[in-house]
Amino acid sequence: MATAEKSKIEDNVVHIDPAAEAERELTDGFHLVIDALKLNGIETIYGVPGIPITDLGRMCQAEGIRVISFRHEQNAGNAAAIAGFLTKKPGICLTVSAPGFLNGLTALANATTNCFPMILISGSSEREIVDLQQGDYEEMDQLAIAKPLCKAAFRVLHAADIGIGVARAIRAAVSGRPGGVYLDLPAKLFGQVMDAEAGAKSLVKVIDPAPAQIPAPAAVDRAIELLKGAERPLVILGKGAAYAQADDEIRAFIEKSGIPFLPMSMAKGLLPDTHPQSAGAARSTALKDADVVLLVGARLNWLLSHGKGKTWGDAPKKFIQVDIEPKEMDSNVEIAAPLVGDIGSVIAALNARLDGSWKTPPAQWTESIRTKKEANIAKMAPKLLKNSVPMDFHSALGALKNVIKERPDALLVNEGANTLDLARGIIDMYEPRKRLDVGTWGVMGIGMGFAIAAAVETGKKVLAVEGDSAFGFSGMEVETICRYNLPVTIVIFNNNGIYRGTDTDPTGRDPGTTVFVPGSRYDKMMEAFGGVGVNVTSPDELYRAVSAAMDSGKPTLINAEIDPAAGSESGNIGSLNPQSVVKKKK
Ligand code: ADP
Ligand code: TZD
Ligand code: MG
Repeated sequence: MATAEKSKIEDNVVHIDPAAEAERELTDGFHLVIDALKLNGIETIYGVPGIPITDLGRMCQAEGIRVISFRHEQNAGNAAAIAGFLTKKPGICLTVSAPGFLNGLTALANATTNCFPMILISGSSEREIVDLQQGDYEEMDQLAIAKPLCKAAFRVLHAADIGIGVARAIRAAVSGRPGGVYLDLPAKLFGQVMDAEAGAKSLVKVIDPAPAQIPAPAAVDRAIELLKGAERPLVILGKGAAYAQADDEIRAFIEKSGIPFLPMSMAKGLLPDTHPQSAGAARSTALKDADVVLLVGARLNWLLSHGKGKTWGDAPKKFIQVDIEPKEMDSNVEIAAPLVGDIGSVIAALNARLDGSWKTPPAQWTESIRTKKEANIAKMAPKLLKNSVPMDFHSALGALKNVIKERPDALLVNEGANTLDLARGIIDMYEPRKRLDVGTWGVMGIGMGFAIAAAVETGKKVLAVEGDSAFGFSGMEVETICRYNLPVTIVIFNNNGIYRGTDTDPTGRDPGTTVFVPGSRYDKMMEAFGGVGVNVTSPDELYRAVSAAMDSGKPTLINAEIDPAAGSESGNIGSLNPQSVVKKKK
């Protein structure tokens, strides 16, 4: 581009004499954004191209940042969010303005709800036009809309502020309780030209983005006293504990203390589900009977029945809670010993106190959990071994349980209702951060985004176990999986519908509201893009097909035919689904 043209692009930044300019090196908004991201160790961007960020994506790729282009921004956003969970660095999602931004926003809100660090970067229209509502191409006041749905939102108007803008976004995403951040970059910013040296100086490398937060010694004493007085202690590990990557400290604490532990869904594998102290298969007994409960990176939200009610039984309970967010304490019930700090530092402080005076919990308690656990596992075993046609959820999951047992380093992505609830209970996990699922909102649609990022970020094999409805929310990304040739195996639990495939329209006019085309062949979708498609009807066939796909690493979709009558309404949270008891007179 000619020098004179360059100075025309943005005259509020540099006014230099054209002759002198020919001698100088210049940079622009595009390059500054890329340099700022690279300086802060961002290696991958997930997004969908278009005005005004098409060239930004191309240039990122040319500069060595990996750019994964999706078919829909929500899936790119979900990929960025789970990349953040897996790496403790903010996952980046890049979108166009208005509709692209809104598509990405659901994922940003979901990331914030789940405490995953993520930055949604969207191109936008010029302030002058947006603020006067003059109807620009894809015009929208994106910053205002993003604000209530994320942890922080920033806009950069001048090229010289890009360094600070990116730094603020990164620090906001990962420090304290992690979450989603929105970064608004108006189209004009990218073309702004400035002196390259000044530009380089304006960049900021974020030092110690998530500083350790050491718990107060008095808070540690209080917690240790409570644990020492406990007769039936229990540790609950949540996805915050998985995120913290304090795996060795956590394992040492559990094993030295001898306290039984219960993992929340995405904390499974932090210690193996087959660990002798796991109370996973005796969940109800453990929750009902425990007297002191230590929560580590797990909130007392709906997933733990808000810490009260019949799930928690009649035995009086005291809670100790480890969380980086002080406001989380007492959110649902009284927290007798709040431990505010980062999980690594807090668990290290607790470990330092497990000295000679520490006594492991009474054998009566640990034995009662072990007995219950063994009974439940024995009861479940025959259901998992049935080689039935049609398959039900248990027999199909029995096959997948073995697949993961043989490949403990594979990542498992899981969504659906019955497909989710039953897989969570049946498939044992062996390593930290290998199970990725619907999280705090129980949101459908994370499947393909999570699977793609899991493969990209870890380089490991990925198995996505998907309800047929759940898969539909992000199914078009099978093309993305094939395009990037990712080692993702998708298994669709195809029961012809949401929960079950048996609903009918009482008037006889239309299909029932929860059913899909019977006998759909999702495997054909994969073949359309050059991937491998397989249809299976028995657990043995399923086991063989999944094992072969995982070994080959080729993009594969296995359509597993499940009995349409096998599932239950809303899986195991049917009680949350209001149902009318009023019979209307005809
Ligand atoms: P789960 O759904 O598995 O029960 P939640 O998402 O409800 O887990 O809880 C995760 C909690 O972990 C959040 O309250 C969050 O503030 C906390 N958290 C996340 N990272 C850390 C960390 N490094 N140190 C301490 N707490 C953390
Ligand atoms: N939309 C979004 C974004 N999230 C949701 N959770 C829902 C709708 C409601 N919903 C569930 O909670 S589970 C589910 C829906 C639509 C799908 C269940 O059907 P499935 O699983 O085929 O995925 P099963 O195995 O048939 O139960
Ligand atoms: Mg289904």
